[in-house]
Amino acid sequence: MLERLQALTDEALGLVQGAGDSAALDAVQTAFLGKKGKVQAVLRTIGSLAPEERGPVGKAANAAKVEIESALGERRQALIDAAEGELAETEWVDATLPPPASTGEGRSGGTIHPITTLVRDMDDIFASMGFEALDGPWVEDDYHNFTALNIPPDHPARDMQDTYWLSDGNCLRTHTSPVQIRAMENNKPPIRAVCLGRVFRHEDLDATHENTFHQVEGFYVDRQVSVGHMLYVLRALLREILEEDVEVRLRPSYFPFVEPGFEMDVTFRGKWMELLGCGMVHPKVLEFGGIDSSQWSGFAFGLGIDRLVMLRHGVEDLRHFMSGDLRFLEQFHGGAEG
Ligand code: FA5
Repeated sequence: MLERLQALTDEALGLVQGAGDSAALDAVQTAFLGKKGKVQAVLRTIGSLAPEERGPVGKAANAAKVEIESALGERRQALIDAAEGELAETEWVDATLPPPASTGEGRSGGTIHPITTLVRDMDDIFASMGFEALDGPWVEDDYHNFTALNIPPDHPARDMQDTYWLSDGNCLRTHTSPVQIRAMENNKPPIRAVCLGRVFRHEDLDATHENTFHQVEGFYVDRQVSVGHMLYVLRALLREILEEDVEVRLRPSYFPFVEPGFEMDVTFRGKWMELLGCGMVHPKVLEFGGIDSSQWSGFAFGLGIDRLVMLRHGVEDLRHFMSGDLRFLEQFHGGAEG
């Protein structure tokens, strides 16, 4: 029986050494050490042996189990080590290499959106002219977006700026003009302020109309401000942004919050395109802002930033700007960040 056990052990060790994966090792384990395995079968016969043989055979069977178990454990570890070594060989990474973008391969580091670039440029230009940059909420109340701008409820001018209303009575602001009111609430004249930001309208969309677009509001209140001051600031702004004198047209227009009011058009692709509304701040608006209109006057303008970006880069349709289409955005590498 002892020889039988030795033969079993040798057979098991041979199979362990030849096993190429853990499944093969599991098979050896079951065949030799499992409940119905070969070593167990020997142990089951002990009862039929002569009493003096039982001890040595039991011991030898246990020793065989330990030897096979330990060979199985070693072989399992060797297989794991070999697999890891192979991975290290095939999947190594050289962490000292520069990232793909800087070698000119792979993905680029991204570009700055042309609207952001223009907003940043305008921020600098207005700062150099002494205008303070103000911010205002996208969700506005009726008072700031309409009423305090001399557009009372039921005024027909509300129809020109249809927007998205919230159930609490607030709306998405239709223009940056509410910031005029906020500027007056928080500052005493003289005031020189700009607000560059996103606005929203319920619009029929086309190449020059989006439902989400951007405006810059300019607001200047001082003593004896004139239309001449306003035109000077607007011309200086356009010259700086477009780096050339563009052909503009100023025509009388109506906005309830200015008097007189104008619209400025620019030529784009052989046609006139409206770029901004402007005018002298209406005395009622100054009074809404707590400013004595007999002492102070001002000008205000609201310029469509998206349309200015169209002009700057010759973009034929401003709906590209909010589309998130990388093929469009990747053309603006001038403003690349990474
Ligand atoms: C206004 O929004 C006034 N708040 C402007 C203003 C301010 C007038 C201060 C007087 C004094 P208007 O609706 O015309 O006006 O819009 C101003 C500019 O925003 C337009 O000239 C145009 O350049 C741009 N704009 C208007 N609607 C859209 C639109 N749907 N998509 C893209 N740009 C637009």
